[in-house]
Amino acid sequence: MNVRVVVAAAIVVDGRLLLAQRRRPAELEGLWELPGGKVEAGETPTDALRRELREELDIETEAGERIGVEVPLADGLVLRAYLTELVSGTPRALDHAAIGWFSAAELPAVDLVPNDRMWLPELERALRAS
Ligand code: DCP
Repeated sequence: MNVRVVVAAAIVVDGRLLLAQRRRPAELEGLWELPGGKVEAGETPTDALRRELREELDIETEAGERIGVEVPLADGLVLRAYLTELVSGTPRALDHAAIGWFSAAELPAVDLVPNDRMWLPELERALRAS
């Protein structure tokens, strides 16, 4: 079976991580995630990340190195995180309920979607290194 990839961006600016609050599905509504989405046919993962962040947050970005484990999802999907540079624009929630910026100290108390909790150590490290 063809494994499909879901990409997610860890964008850190001035010591804070950008998170977006999901509207759907019902079981994830209100939880915070690294923004991203599914890689479409003919796209590289980093192309997909650039497109998703443009569509969802109205920002231009450049994906960097991968961080953390690859998380298996249902339906043959796998979820990957990339450290991502904000190149231009100010993020706004075009598809999410809200966006927010969170420090390393704040992150453990954020209601993250369960999959993204897997990346907490790497996210805290990236924040502390910034
Ligand atoms: N997901 C996750 N953590 C993230 C991003 C996504 O756990 N940081 C999960 C939620 C979904 C799956 O990955 O189960 C696909 O994510 P999206 O629904 O956000 O992807 P798309 O926006 O591409 O989906 P669609 O266009 O189908 O709504």
